[in-house]
Amino acid sequence: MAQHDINFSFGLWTTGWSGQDQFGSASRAHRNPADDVRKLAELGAWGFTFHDDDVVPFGSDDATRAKLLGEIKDAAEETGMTIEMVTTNLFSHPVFKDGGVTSNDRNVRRFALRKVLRNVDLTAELGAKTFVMWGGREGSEYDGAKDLYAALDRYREGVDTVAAYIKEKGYDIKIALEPKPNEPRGDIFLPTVGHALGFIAELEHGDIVGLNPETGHEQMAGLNYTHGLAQALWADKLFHIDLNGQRSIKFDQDLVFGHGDLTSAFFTVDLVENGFPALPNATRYTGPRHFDYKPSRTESVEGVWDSAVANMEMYNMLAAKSKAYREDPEVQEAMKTAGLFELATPTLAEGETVADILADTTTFEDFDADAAAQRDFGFVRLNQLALKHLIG
Ligand code: GLT
Ligand code: MN
Ligand code: MN
Repeated sequence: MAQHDINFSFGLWTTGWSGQDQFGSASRAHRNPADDVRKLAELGAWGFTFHDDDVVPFGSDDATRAKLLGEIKDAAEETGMTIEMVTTNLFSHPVFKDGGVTSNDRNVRRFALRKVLRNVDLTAELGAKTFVMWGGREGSEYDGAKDLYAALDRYREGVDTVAAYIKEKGYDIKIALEPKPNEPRGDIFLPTVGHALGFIAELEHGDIVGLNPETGHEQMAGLNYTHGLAQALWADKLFHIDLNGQRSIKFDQDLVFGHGDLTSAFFTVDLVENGFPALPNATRYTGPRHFDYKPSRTESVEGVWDSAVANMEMYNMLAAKSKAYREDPEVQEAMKTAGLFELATPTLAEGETVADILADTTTFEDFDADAAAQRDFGFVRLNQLALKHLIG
């Protein structure tokens, strides 16, 4: 049973990563994923997620598939762990070297679609509610290698076909697209939260398609993860999250949550746990706190489990600190001085028209811009209070 109040979940590809990278072979032996489910449960996790290929090796026959999936289901039942999300591996096998649903090769696209649709059926069978689509191979190294317009058409066709299938079957499943700017492709389509939101708006079945933003992926693009989560929430599209750590713009590090930009992690947890400060009734994230990290290649099996615990510990500590931050009267006062609550007041008064504001000379003709420019927002003081709570 979960030992934490918060619903923590892990991808089986995270703790199961054997440490093979671009430059070196595996540094840890392969373990049975069902055993990892038991261990994660023991450590206090609430649920887990996986790719089809994490549990059933690519190309397995039906009997093997049934046996291996049975072992996972048994482990879930035995431990009370929730299978909250399932996703499809459209990136490991070389058949997907130019992508799955956007490969230039039409036969590969049709195969990719079949692999995804089969996995949607599995998702429904297991009772998972979220279906992540990370298009890691959907992209290119060379701008001349693809008709970029056609690629977006095919991407839309792929996601819409899957979404239409979910609806036709009456499954209670939502699709969550996961943006990433690059790696393994030189450039990946839907590189950021913003690109993905723009893409979803062009879908026919976009109502059941949202996002699974990953901390490190936004940071690889030099972007602010918390801002990304906020905009996804604002669009009612934050369906799932991948928490981890990243230290600046470089290869995808998938560190333990909080082991990258700690201040940013604090504000991520603050948003997820406490919501928007000025708009307590605004949309909140209600899904699992899902970790997508890689136990560093330097660690043995012991380090794998230490790092899994570290993710939950970091999150719990930041949750407690962010709660104390919000409840601190000095912080509330500093927020007020900063104008935080003022931002929630509409700029035009109720019923006020453009004609009214044009006629209101206090807004322009008689407005003293120089006097208004004197205001001290006290943002630095507010941030210092946040850091005192974080470090203190
Ligand atoms: C892969 C990737 C992750 C995605 C996973 C889902 S697979 O490990 O690096 O960010 O979330 O396909
Ligand atoms: Mn991820
Ligand atoms: Mn990553």
